[in-house]
Amino acid sequence: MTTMDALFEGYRSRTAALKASDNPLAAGVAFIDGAFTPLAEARIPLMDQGFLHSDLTYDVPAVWDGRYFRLDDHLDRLERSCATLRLRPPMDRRTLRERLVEMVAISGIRDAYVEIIVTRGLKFVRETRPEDLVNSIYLLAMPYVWVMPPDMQRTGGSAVVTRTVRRTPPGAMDPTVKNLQWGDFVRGLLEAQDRGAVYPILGDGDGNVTEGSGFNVVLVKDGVIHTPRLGVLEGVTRRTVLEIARSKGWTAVVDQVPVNALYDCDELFFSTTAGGIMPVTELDGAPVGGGQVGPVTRAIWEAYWDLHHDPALSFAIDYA
Ligand code: PDG
Repeated sequence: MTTMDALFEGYRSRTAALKASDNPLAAGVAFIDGAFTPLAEARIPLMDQGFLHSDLTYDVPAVWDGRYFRLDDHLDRLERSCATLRLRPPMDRRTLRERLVEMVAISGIRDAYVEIIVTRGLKFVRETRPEDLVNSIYLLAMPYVWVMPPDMQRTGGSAVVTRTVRRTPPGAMDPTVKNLQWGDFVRGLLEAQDRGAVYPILGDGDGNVTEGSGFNVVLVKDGVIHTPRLGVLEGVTRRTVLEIARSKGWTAVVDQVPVNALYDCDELFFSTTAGGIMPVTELDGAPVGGGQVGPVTRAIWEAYWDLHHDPALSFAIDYA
């Protein structure tokens, strides 16, 4: 069983080894225009429509202890996102998968945050039909990103339900397409800071919970797990949470979640590839449940990290 102590200790020792490495890619690597470069030197063309109009999609898989986790689920989602936006990555899936493995292998990074970005390319869709455009792809890998730092996971983070901003509605921006139109989340992050907390939870403007700045929201009430169905990215981590819950015989419901339910739950946590299962023990300045990381959250946290060594969901990178 993976305890917090064991997980963070292993991570700390691998990170220390990485810091001591003289590999120029150990701090991060990018793949642009057919070549690998140190991440700090990577540049995109100013005319890229991903930059000028946020006309892009992306996905983020992670590598943990030298193993890619659920890579094919992330590539499946990326393909669906590209199809919805009428993007065609200029690289077939097999090549992309090979590059992703090679990129992490040459960096030597054992715990990595990996990003695949597909943009419209150098031409605006006003002048050209999407079928006639050549899209661009960018890859990067860097040391693992913690949306919630390990030490905070021990006691739980603080969140607010935002009052100054709602989640962009699905009719404006389809949230199931992973996107970088983060205006609503950035406003939420600023409001959370102003209110003495760290994490914003955004509503849909109609009294329902959606998601937060880079994570899904999950609550536990009377042993039942609830997470919003609409207005959210269908997170790969959330899917793992649902699978864990059902494998334990717990009921997990994916449906509308009223904001009020957040104030009346036993446990609350966030889920993301960039940090895993993130307990939340303070909401709008008041304790959530008993104000401690709860037993269901803890069990899911442990099962989540255990699965990172399961060959059905992960595979080892050859760093040789
Ligand atoms: N919802 C949103 C809006 C997200 O951006 C993410 C992931 C999720 C849900 C969770 O999805 P999954 O479990 O498939 O990872 N976002 C993180 C944010 C990283 C950050 O720096 O804040 C990501 O893109 O890795």
